[in-house]
Amino acid sequence: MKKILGMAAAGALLFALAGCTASGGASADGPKDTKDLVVGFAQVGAESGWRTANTKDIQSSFKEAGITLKFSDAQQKQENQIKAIRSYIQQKVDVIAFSPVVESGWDTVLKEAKNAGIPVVLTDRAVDSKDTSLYETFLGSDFVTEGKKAGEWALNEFKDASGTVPIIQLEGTTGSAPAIDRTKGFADAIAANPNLKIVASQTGDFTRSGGKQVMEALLKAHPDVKLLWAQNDDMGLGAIEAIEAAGKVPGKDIKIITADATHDGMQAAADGKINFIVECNPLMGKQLIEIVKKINKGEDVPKRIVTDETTFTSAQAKEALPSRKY
Ligand code: GZL
Repeated sequence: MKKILGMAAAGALLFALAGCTASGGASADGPKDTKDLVVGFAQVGAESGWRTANTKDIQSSFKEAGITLKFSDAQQKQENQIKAIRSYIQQKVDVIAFSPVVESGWDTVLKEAKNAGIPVVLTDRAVDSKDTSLYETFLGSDFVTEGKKAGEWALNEFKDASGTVPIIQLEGTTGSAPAIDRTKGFADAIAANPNLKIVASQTGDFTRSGGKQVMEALLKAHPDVKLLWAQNDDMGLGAIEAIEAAGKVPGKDIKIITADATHDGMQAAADGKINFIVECNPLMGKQLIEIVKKINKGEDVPKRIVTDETTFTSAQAKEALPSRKY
């Protein structure tokens, strides 16, 4: 591996000395024309309504901007994302962008991209690499804040509870930044009221089927549950099917909080089945293109760009639904 990296570094050095970079960033001849830029995007998969909206927005934004986008779907497998990134390095794209399915295990491939002189942009999810020179920026939500917003709604909703409020938490993909951080933010917020107790917390892998299967089992173990915190709409919608099959009324017998605010989640909230939604904005295409253009011109890009997002009660969801883009 050392030999390959050494050769790659030497190659990149020679290429740079020749007055142009392997690709990406400003070359000695100055920036490329936008129409000549090529970006490689390694997407997580198509596991949720949020992901579908994220993919559609990125693809349509690049089409509109006239910038070539090479796109891959990793089906939620890290090894597939790493393969895709290596393929983009071989193709000498100008910029690589990806949403890391999990936080860990990226340093090697990100060093390969760096040695090849190809800038990397993180979208949606972060990596736990200590070496922040391995990527130009991380464009995405603050998931700890999202979890905190969910916890603060729960604190208010159950502020007058006289006894224990049993909570079930459906976690996102194990090891992913949104699962880790939404779990932290929610736990930190509800710590203010000892009555609020997470009696079960299990991953539903951000999918509807995962949410349904896990909730079916947890409902049997915790029939007295009063609150469900599902870390995305899809798991919440799957859980609603399990709650209704168990003869309970979602949004009434069991209060429900989800994250994302995709169309189906907002519809369930408007129907009173979900009580509170923390928005997680998937529409990153235009911001990603601005970042690519800045990199091409050799301009500085902030290391962290946080996406704008809000929250919705059932009434607010009903009002907002007609004008939603996803
Ligand atoms: C959050 C994103 C998560 C969504 C899920 O930014 O990574 O992944 O909350 C999606 O719906 O699957």
